[in-house]
Amino acid sequence: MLDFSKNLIDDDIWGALVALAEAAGVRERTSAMFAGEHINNTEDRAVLHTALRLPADASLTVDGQDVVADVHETLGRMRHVAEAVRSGAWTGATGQPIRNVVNVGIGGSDLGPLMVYRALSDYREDLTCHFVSNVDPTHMHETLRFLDPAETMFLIASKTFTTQETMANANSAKAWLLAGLESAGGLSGADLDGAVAKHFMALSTNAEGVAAFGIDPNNMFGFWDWVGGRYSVDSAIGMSLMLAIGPEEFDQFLAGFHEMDQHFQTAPLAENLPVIMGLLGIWYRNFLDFETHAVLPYSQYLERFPAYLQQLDMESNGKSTKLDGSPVDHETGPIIWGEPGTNGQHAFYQLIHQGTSVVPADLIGVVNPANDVGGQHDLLMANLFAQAEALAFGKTGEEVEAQGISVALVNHKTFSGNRPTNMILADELTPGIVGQLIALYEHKVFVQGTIWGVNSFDQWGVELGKELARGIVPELTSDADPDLNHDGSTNALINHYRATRRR
Ligand code: G6Q
Repeated sequence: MLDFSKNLIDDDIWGALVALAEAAGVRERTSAMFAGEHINNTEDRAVLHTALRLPADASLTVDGQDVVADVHETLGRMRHVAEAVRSGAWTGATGQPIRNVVNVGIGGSDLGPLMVYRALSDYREDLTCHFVSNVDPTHMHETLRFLDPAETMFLIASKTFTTQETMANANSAKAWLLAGLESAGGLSGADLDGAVAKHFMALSTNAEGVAAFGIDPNNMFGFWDWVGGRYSVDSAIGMSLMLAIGPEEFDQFLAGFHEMDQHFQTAPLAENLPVIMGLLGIWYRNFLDFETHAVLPYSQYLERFPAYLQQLDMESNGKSTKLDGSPVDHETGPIIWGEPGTNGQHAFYQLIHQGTSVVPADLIGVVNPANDVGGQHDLLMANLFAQAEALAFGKTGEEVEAQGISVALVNHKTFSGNRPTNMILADELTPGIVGQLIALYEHKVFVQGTIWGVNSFDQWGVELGKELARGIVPELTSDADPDLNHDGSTNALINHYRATRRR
């Protein structure tokens, strides 16, 4: 349920915004996306994450590929392996069942599975999943410190299987596994050589890279170039989730996405949840000049949802170039930020209530909690409703004075109100609802990208830093002092690092 009654719009503005969606061709571009047209023009690709959640009896052939058959063939293989691991039939190299799963991936190959794993942790059973993304070796070290190699499975999640951070972490995971199985597990020779096949899976589109790493092709679960990284949690990249919650619940997760996909395709624009949220965001960003947008879940299970949306939204619509290559002449994606609500109340809500910036926010609540200790859920929900009320209606100086507050403090205790929020209430945090929620935001981002005229499915802005880092690596690792040709600031930083590090 989306309540958008606390927004700064009236009927005229709303009518004009809906007309804008029509004029910008939201409907036409939606049809083009679902049909598999190459709307990702800078990479000449279809954009078909929606095909990942089509039911098995649907049909869609794109660029000569029977997409639905391929998706369900992979899902079937994933299901088979997930059941074997979950039941204990799949054992590691020393014969022990798998108890810990470590997803090694970054960006779209990390944020989605991690966020959903947290969101659905009430659904998980014996397996524990861990997520290592950062190339900082501390991340892997702290994750593996208390794990037993004999009962640990690594999922190397990388669409390209070339990502520097993920490959570095995958290699250190392999070294840790083999060293541990050799020393504590007593394995050697062929048993040790065969261990990678029992403890590693790959979630990737790059079969050659996976084989070169030494992962058994039978343990590789593929997807396709028409699935963008940040849109891939419902592909094989979700394997950790399937292992944690089981194939049936994973099916429900996909069904939730599909339900929202259908709503998005068929509901009239003015009653279409992703369209409504997209248009409100356009109103605030382009017409009222609000620069940021907060996502504030009142659910601890959704603690990583803001971080997930940061990537989904900012990597998709943080662009200054239009589809045709010309520069935009209007603002595009807002800065997305947020934290679980009640924690935020005791931290940054001061600025949201009384700061000089207006921060439109999505407040997300769950009506029926998975667990309710001591009636605390009503307390949580009271805070949720109170914040939205306070932000919208504020408190006037007269109201403050009427409470007998000294004149000197009246302005300090006055709240302007008119600070807009959306309220999203989910009946329960089930796999299906989480799927719906993700698809809601995927399509919101799509609507906005369409109106702004940008390609929401490329991410050229992440390339320059990667390219420069590749050049700097040898300048840090070389024994001899390198000949540095950066700007003066960067040269000085590299020299400082080389001179002060202790090795
Ligand atoms: C997402 C981006 C990016 C990507 C990572 C990991 O849309 O493309 O976040 O997911 O760079 O890439 P790999 O999965 O190829 O390792």
